[in-house]
Amino acid sequence: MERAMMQPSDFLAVDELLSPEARAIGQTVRDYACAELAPRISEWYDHGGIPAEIAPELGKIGLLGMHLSGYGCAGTSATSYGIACRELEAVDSGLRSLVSVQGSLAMFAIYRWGSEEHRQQWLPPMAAGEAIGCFGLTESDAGSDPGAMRTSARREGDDWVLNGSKMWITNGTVADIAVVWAQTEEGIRGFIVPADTPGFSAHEIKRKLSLRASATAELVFDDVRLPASAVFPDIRGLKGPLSCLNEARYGILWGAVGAARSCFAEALEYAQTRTQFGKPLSAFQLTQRKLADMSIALSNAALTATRLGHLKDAHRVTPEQVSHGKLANVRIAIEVARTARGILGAAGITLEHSVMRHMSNLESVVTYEGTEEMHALSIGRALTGVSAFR
Ligand code: TGC
Ligand code: FAD
Repeated sequence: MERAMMQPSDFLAVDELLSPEARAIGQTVRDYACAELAPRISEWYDHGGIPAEIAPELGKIGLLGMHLSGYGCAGTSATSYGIACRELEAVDSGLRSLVSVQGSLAMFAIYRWGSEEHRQQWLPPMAAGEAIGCFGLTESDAGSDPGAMRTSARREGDDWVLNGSKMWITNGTVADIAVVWAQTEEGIRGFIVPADTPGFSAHEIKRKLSLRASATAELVFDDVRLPASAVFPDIRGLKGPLSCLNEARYGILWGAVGAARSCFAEALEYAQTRTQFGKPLSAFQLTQRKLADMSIALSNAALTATRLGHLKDAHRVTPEQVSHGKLANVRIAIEVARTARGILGAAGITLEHSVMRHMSNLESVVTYEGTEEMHALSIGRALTGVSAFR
């Protein structure tokens, strides 16, 4: 290949491994994100939130629950869904979070574990972005160890009565429904809670220094009375929520490639235009070493995501392989973002550039959907057969 034809952000031409469908979807989402989202993101980030009105826009281009089939969902491959996550997170992790929580957590939970009535009622408006969902698993005292949750649901006649609270819930304040996991006499069960149910409230978590273009909330359930039909019929135990996390973690491992790519591209451009000591920064050997390391890391992350996409499309991906991808790619993205921030010098700390915004977002991304330690322990268990979580 001629040097001039090389794509700096895809040095190994990894995208050539994608199907024409995945590439076309990637281009569509990229065009939309660059035209409609990128120009507004720093204002949303500065302000601390994201307008709920963008959900119908995302629905219109088929991004919500896009890897699910039927019920108004686009039914794309898992790889195409991953590419869409990559292009959204290239703008901001908060945008990918909105789409992840809607499609991979709330909608997937209903799709996989809900009754046919749940699916008919909720999936079409959620796919269109007319109804927003959130997913309540974490509590203030039960994060990495969700089995320690205290939120409970007890039967009263045919009804269920829900009490407790959930913490750090993405989309919580803008959601029309919450998928909530609670302790019952039969183990952990999942419930659909419409946000207008008496006793339910959502409280915005303010003063965040990360993932600012995203609504994060505490959900409170104070004697929330739900009909018998609100419960997911056939799933009991942690397997229910953990199966949904696999879906969202998969989207994140692609999203991290997008955040890393944006940081790398911005650093490369800045290094070529900023002059010090009479030369562009890119002409210094120390800068070239940083650019080479970032490029190698980015290609590794892209290869990991593409391989896991193909495994998922073949229904062969395991939760431990998803853990591998989430840990490896978010770690790479953080390192790339930090190096990029350094190359931009003082300019890198402002919202005029994206690097520090990505860097600080990635501190949430490495924590949510299982911390680095949880994924390392999951890989360790698969390698050794020994569980070291407790
Ligand atoms: P353990 O005994 O290992 O498992 C209990 C049951 O669950 C099954 N299971 C899974 N099933 C599907 N997928 C997985 N990944 C699974 N992992 C486990 C397991 O087979 C078992 O089933 P069964 O039938 O035998 O009962 O459970 P444990 O209590 O030891 O916990 C394991 C551990 C630590 C890995 C798990 O608790 C964990 O993943 N912790 C991290 C919690 C987490 O990731 N929370 C995320 C909350 S949601 C979120 O952060 C959204 S952010 C979204 C955004 O804005 O983008
Ligand atoms: P803890 O579990 O208290 O962990 C603190 C530290 O201790 C971590 O470094 C952890 O790795 C380490 N640690 C814990 N146990 C071990 C161990 N056994 N061995 C070694 N180290 C260990 N949750 C939802 O349910 N829905 C959402 O929509 C959602 N959105 C979120 C959005 C944002 C912006 C953030 C920041 C979080 C969100 N979360 C959500 C919560 C997220 O999933 C939790 O923060 C995460 O699971 C970690 O839990 P924790 O914060 O309580 O940390």
